[in-house]
Amino acid sequence: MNAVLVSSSYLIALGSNRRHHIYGRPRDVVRAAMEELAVLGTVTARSRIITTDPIGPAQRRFSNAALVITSEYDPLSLLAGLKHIESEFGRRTGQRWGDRVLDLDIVLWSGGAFASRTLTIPHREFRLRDFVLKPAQMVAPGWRDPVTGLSIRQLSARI
Ligand code: A4P
Ligand code: MG
Repeated sequence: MNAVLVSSSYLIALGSNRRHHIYGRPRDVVRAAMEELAVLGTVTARSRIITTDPIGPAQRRFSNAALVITSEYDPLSLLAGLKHIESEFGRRTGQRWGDRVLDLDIVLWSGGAFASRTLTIPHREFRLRDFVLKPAQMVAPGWRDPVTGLSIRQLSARI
């Protein structure tokens, strides 16, 4: 009997504010990471890459973007895949919210909410963050946050 493969959609946020020794500037790091994410599924929409002022203790400006990917991975497997890509890009675990070569976050999942020790979907802080909502609005304006019931467009208009 064939296994039934169920695929999910994920909204992924990307960020970088450090150069990479091969890819170069943060903008080029984000562009390369958007290509690399295709190993985890089918990328169906990609935002532009925007430049944003740092929120929190980070020093340098960020490049941020968002994309939608359809994948057969469940949320924890997808998170493992994202962490693998972050480490391939030379991300070191260090200060939370600090400067980083690449940050990949799961913002939303077509399955709704998900909570475990290592993963919370929707991403806890995304509703307050212009650097997430702005690119997200370019790829998924009508996608609704399962917690508040508001669309990305509505959340974006509130901040
Ligand atoms: N984790 C839990 N939920 C999730 C999720 N939905 N997606 C856990 C991804 N990871 C999730 O994350 C720490 C742990 O959170 C992970 O190991 C995972 O198990 P991390 O990526 O290692 O650490 P972090 O990124 O420093 O923390 P966090 O909370 O993800 O920070 P953010 O929200 O990514 O903020 N300013 C601008 N302008 N642009 C930015 O991109 N980014 C940050 C970091 C701060 N300021 C910024 C930007
Ligand atoms: Mg993160």
